[in-house]
Amino acid sequence: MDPEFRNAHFIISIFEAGRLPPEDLPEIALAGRSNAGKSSLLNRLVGRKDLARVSSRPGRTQSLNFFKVNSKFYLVDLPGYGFAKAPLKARKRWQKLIEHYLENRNTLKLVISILDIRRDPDEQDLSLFEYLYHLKRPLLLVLNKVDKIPQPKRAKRIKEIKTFLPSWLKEPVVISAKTGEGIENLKEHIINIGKYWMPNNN
Ligand SMILES: Nc1nc2c(ncn2[C@@H]2O[C@H](COP(=O)(O)OP(=O)(O)OP(=O)(O)O)[C@@H](O)[C@H]2O)c(=O)[nH]1
Ligand SMILES: [Mg+2]
Repeated sequence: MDPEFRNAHFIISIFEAGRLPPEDLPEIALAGRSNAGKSSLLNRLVGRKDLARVSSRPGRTQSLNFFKVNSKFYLVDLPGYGFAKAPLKARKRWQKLIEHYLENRNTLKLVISILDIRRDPDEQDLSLFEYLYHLKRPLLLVLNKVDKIPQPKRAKRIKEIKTFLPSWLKEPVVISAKTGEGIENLKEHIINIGKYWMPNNN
């Protein structure tokens, strides 16, 4: 496995903005609709099956979960949005927490936004992109679950999704957290972006 992503462990789950851990290393957050595969991607990136909790029931991740990787950076698993069944009060609480984090976190260097490749990006996905753009947060878009699209149909599907996306967004990275397809490519992208701020303590 890529040495940059070895040795990951869970640090803390955060339910309240006031309890965020110290800003001591760069952070990469995983954002996206509930069930898009944020936690699955995190596990796949660090080569651990069940470090972050995965569930077929949307709304699994309800807190900001910090994982330290290689003593170099944190991966932060965020609660998913668009989960209509969650109680309104809970949704508002997560939203406030996520907004606080995205707006104020000095050590947040990159947001990886994950879409399920089978779904058209919707209003909530697009408003997340706009929001991050206004916050000047670097954004990397990932299309997950490509294993669900037969090979001959993939290029067309990717093209379709791109028609929804704002022109300033860079080319999405296509992956499957399930099969591992595209993950090495994604890691290269992350390492490449990270060379500007990743500590050099190998
Ligand atoms: N086929 C397929 N299924 C996937 C893939 N990635 C995730 N899944 C499945 O999608 C479901 C949701 O995955 P999670 O990783 O829990 O999704 P999440 O975005 O963390 O969801 P929340 O925590 O609810 O926001 C699970 O049943 C996963 O097994 C993939 O690449 N391919
Ligand atoms: Mg999750």
